[in-house]
Amino acid sequence: MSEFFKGVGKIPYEGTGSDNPLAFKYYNPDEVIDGKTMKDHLRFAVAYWHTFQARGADPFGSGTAIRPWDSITDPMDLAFAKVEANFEFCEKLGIPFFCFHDRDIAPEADNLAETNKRLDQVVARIKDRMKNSDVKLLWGTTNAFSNPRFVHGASTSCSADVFAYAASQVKKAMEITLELGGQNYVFWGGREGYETLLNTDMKLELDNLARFLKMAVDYAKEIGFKGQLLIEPKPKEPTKHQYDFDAATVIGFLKSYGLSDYFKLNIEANHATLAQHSFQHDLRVSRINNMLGSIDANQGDMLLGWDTDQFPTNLYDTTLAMYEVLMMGGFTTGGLNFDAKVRRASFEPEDLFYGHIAGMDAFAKGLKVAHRLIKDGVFEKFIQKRYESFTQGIGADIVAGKVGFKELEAYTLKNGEPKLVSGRQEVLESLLNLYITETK
Ligand code: XUL
Ligand code: CO
Repeated sequence: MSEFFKGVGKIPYEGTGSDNPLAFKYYNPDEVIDGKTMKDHLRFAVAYWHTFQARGADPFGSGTAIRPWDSITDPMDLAFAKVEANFEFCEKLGIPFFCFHDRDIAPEADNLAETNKRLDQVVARIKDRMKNSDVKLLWGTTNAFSNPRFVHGASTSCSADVFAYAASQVKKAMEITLELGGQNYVFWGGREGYETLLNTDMKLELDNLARFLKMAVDYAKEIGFKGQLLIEPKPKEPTKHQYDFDAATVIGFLKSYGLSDYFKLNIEANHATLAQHSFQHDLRVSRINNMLGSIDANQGDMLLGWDTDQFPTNLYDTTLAMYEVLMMGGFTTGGLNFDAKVRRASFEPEDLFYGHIAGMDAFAKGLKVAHRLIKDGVFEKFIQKRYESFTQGIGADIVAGKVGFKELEAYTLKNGEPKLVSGRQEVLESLLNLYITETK
């Protein structure tokens, strides 16, 4: 077995005093927080597509990446090499999971049968490698957006043949996810949307999307896949409008088609911000609906309007994300998948390590701060007090459904002008700063 990332060993935890870029400053996997190790809280995953497939191309220039497998030319040899590279990478970083699209792990052949054979070969190799590794599959998914056949969408294509093709692809991807012990299966509707309503039967497309998801639920049951099915919202890109716009839209869609018991959400930071929400907003919407399943951990750029998929380093975001995760009682099957790529100018192999270390440290710090914020009840006590009026008197009657407009009018005529108190936003923001900087 050849070593791909020569010169990089197992990444140690050295604490905040360290200036070794190949060491963790906050991520101490065995450190126990609230009865659980950091490793079990955070459940990090490497995204195969960004780490082993992406080359740093952008619309203005080709790839810049230098990778240890660059000299391998045969597509299947390359696929096998990347299996080895994946395990080596995860093991060196101590990352317990990885995630893939079917087309990341094996290249497409001339027809579906041959493509599936290739997949089987690579899956056998992954399975073999898993025997002497602790690294597991967090989730599998299908790439039904890159191939030109999906130009009009996959399950929302105007072509029934494309719908059938996508179904065949998801069928196989679910089978291999099951075979590899994947804990979730993700649906990200890459081209499930439209460019113009002038050529779109929106009702049929949405009905078909629901039909497709129903078939997926049935097939998961049929093959005994017990993992969580997840939908990953995104408002746009590559299409102008994607049907899985944001958490609220997806939840409404699932409920209106009777599918909400079978799916949870995989919330991606940069997708939430593209939808003009904060990352925390979409996590909160998912959490209060008991549908927060997993997270694609990354961040966008405030000045760029597209999905930049940067490694997450913003401590406010990681803290508030972990706040939502802890408030829901932690991950079950989900985790923090680094759907993140190093910048085009960060083209050396070590940059892959630096990117992941930066993200892992930012989330480890976020976890610690979020835990303290919750333990001290910083926001929760404030929120409880802010809504106190609904726990007594007329408020309690509203909550209990005991009163209607007539009773409320009678109450108001007697009560007069409501007395209000400040929302104290600046005080709370300042407290958040004090907790992040550990001055409190
Ligand atoms: C694209 C994206 C995908 C999904 C999986 O924006 O996030 O990589 O996570 O298909
Ligand atoms: Co994603």
